Amino acid sequence: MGIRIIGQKLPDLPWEERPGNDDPVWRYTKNPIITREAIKGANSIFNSAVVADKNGYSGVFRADTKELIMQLHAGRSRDGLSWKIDQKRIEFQSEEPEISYFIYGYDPRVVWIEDRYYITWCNGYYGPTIGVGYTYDFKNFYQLENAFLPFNRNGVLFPRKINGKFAMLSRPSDNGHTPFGDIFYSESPDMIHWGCHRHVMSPTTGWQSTKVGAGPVPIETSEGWLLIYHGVWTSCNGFVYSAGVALLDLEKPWKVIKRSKHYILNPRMLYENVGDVPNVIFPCASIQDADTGRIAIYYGAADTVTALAFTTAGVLYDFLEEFSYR
Ligand code: BMA
Repeated sequence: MGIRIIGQKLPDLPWEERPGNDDPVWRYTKNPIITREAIKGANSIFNSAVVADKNGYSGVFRADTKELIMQLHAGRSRDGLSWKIDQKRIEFQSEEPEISYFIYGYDPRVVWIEDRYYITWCNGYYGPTIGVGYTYDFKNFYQLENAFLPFNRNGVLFPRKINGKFAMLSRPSDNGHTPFGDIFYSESPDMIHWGCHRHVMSPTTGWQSTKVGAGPVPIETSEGWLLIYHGVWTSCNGFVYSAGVALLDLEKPWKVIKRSKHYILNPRMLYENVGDVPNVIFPCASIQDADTGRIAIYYGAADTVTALAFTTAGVLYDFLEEFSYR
């Protein structure tokens, strides 16, 4: 019967048919969908996260100011394509001022788990670590403890508890541009204390030879968790960020069933090659329809704009059959 997405039906998600080539992921023809003009005083809006909700779609957007402070803003959309983004940054509330004291926040991920939307992001606390917060309405935001000690980036929650625990992927890093990085899995009984850390995957060769990091929230399927991730290689011109896909075991997600040898998307459009940081595609979110297997991927391009691409669970699964390490 093939691979099936387990989850929400979303018949109206943004969509364009696959063009006449065999690329596993195809870009929206009207990319980029969000540029700096969406927020007054923004330098760039990229690496952002969206979810489907009762009014259409909501999201948390990374917007760097013209002072180049990295901030998070909430936004809403009826169709997932045209976005209204709050002009003021999100101010997380917390009873613990040590936690909500704002330095910077970037690269958000958003996921519905049980009764609310959780947000994870790269939070400045004596260097980058994983901030965790939640909202019910994308208006009021509450901040929990940082998940890990600094330095860490790319904290990505699974959309449900696994073996009774919240589960998160992350990538321990350094305080700079980090020329290394593996993906690890951690679990928590309460969204505050994280432990039982397991290694998931390391860099390998070529486009993913320098570091790897989880991208969008993993997609639950009949065959395992579909994880879209970013892989980095160090060219003579600096880091190049591409995307790949892996299939993780449903009950033990640190076990990699398959992992793409070839990238599924790499920077080759002008808006991906030219910007504040050239040659970057950085997926942070996907929305998908359980009925058709369609997936819309939101990604940052060249650390400047937000773009959209499409695939299906079936296309990614066939790609993994053909171009996988195992
Ligand atoms: C990473 C993060 C991302 C960024 C990428 C490329 O370390 O800062 O936000 O997209 O570098 O610059």
